[in-house]
Amino acid sequence: MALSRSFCLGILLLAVSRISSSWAEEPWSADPELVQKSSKSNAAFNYDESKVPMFELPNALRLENGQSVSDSKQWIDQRRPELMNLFREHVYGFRPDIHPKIEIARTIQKSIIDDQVDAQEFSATIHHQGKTFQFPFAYYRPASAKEALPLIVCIDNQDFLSVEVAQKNDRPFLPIVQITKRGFAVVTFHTSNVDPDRADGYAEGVRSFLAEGKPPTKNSWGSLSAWGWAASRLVDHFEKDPQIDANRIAVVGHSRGGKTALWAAAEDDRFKVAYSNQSGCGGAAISRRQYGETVARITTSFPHWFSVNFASFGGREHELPIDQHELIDLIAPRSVFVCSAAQDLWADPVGEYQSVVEAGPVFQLFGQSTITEKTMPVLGKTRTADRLGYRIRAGAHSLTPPDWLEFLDFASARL
Ligand code: GTR
Repeated sequence: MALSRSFCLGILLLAVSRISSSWAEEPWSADPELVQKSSKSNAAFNYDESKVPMFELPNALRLENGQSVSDSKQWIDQRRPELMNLFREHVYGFRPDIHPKIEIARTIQKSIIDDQVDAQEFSATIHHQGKTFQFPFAYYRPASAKEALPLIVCIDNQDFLSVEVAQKNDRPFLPIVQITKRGFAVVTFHTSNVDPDRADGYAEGVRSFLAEGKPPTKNSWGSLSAWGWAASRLVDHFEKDPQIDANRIAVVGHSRGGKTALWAAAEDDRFKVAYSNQSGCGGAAISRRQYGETVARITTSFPHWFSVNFASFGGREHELPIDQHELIDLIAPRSVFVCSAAQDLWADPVGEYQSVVEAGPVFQLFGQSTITEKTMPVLGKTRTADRLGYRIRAGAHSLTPPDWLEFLDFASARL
């Protein structure tokens, strides 16, 4: 299946046509000047499409016993559990089989920004073996809404949008006024408050707390999975809230938060939509392409994000028993929106798009149409097919209000 050669050739031809024409509606390809600049300034990494290695992607529809998956039931009963375990073992790690009592207490309640948004802050207290671990989260909903609303769980890898900060209404990463105006409630927490986002932060985080201080084993969960676990614990709380429609919950994240959002939705099917913004390596991008950030690099810079095992695939990505298109498959038949940025070559936009296309056959088992075009979409034009969406926009690595609005369009139509 899934051959890289045809994909790469398509991209190369586009790069050539880009040089000879400036037709505004042509499919996106990386700006040759940016490619050259990135290759020079970051010479240890590949930014040249022609140097992407040849590879064959693992077939999501082939069972470990060699048989082919022929329908959605076989996918759900047999193949999906196999793939989940492969991703747990080799990429994100196994979560502990512990279901601690979690107490939620409201600490702040206010109406903010001209009485438009009802803002609340909570603290979650996790009880385990006579000890407690706490993290704060904040919840925003349109003040005028009386009905049960769809909920967005935002995994915030940059900061905690406390009520105090939200009152200033100047944080474009999470523009709660725009989001709540569209009829969504939002709950958010800061990743580092759950599991510190540092290679040496293990002892202070929830993973160590639940392991009673014991060090991680080779396949135990990394921080990405711990952050996703926290997102699910917030769903435990809000799915019982009559002001929330438990069938309309989405998970959103940018960059490392985008990797987390995809994995959170794989682990928990109560997330009906997942939005990965520029998640790149270990997120939406195909690892075998080794374009921009690589497995070796990410597991060196951020060893705490993944299971220890993932690092062993640095430089031998072709031996991974999975690739990232199958992470998207694990969310089928729910919805996935993947976005890239034209200047964010580090996150490999082509590899992110390729994942969405190559995820298709599993979604097709559920009778859905999928994105099949091998060429990238036009810059700024969202491409969708049923439950899958992809967009590349101008600009750099960031999550911005226009990104949110595009996502809200996608999510509104699918939730
Ligand atoms: C980068 C990292 C990426 C991406 C990003 C982020 O340094 O290499 O994988 O996740 O951080 O989270 O902003």
